[in-house]
Amino acid sequence: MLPDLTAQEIGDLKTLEQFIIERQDEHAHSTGSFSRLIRDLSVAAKIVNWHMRRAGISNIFGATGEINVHGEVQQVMDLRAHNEFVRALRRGGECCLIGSEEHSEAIPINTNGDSGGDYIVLLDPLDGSSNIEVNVSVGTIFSIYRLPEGFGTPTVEAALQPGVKQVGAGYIVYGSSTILVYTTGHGVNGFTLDPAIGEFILSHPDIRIPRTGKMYSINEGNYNSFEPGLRKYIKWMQQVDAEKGFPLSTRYIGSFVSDFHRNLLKGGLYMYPSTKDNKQGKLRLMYEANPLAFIAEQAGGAATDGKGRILEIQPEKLHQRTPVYIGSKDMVEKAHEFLRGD
Ligand code: AHM
Ligand code: MG
Repeated sequence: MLPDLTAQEIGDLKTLEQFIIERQDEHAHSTGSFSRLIRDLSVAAKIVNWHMRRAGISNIFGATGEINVHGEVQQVMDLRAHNEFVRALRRGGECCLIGSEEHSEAIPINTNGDSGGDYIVLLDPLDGSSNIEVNVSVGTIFSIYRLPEGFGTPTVEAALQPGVKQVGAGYIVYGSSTILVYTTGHGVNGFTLDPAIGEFILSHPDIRIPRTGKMYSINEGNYNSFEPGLRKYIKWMQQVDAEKGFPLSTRYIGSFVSDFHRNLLKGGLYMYPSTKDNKQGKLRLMYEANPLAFIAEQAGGAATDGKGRILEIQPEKLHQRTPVYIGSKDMVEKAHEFLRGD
């Protein structure tokens, strides 16, 4: 059943597809191919959303019994989401190479015998997937690059580009509603899936992240293995001073994309720093950090590895990890002050 909408609301409804077509001219020499790529990703997102909504009914909770390339337990839904995105991109024909957190090698796409489309897509098919069984929000994160000149047959080297070279990035959160947020370097827009009509509708135009926020997100269980500057920063955020708005609140879902989404809308800072045992932290540069860094910056926020801009890191391998400090600009800057020991 379609919901009752006022004439005003009907006039204002804009689908993702309409929005993409309107914005197509922002891209120089646009042929429509990038728009089709975003459409392919949104189709996969709808299918994964459908799987997610039925996850407790169809027996697809739990682990596959496999350990993925990162040494983590692979969930059935991780694999299913990976397969749906690969299938949609293969069918769409605009993508020539896929890198996925759930697959050890880059996946070349050959369309009708030629080398496929112009774009490279890197993705985390289901971020935060250990949360699925307990009905906590999870999401998909994607990052888009152009195939650089000189790569006839796309190889993994073609994908090893710094985040500043992204031509698009986005995520989908399968939460209390399903939302797709993306950027092409001209601001950030969010589209909520209307389950009645099966369309993503523009619901969050031109998202701007507040300069500062009241929430920080970090796995504080690792506190004793954080570097001293970070431990001091956490204690600073916990100071008791109601007049100045302290202490801040901790919000940590254990699903990066969901924590990021909340902080993007409300203001806040997400951190996954290096620890004593994991100098590079946990999050993956190409699948998680770069795309969300692109979105954070486009929304007026910041993203660093505790030293410099995430987007400027030259990747050496596809599954590379990096420490991450991402969110409201003033909070990232404050973290840096403490990390430097100012
Ligand atoms: P995943 O991509 O395998 O789900 O792992 C990444 C997740 C992030 O979504 C989340 O913020 C983090 O791992 C949680 O890790 P931890 O349990 O160490 O706090
Ligand atoms: Mg992830």
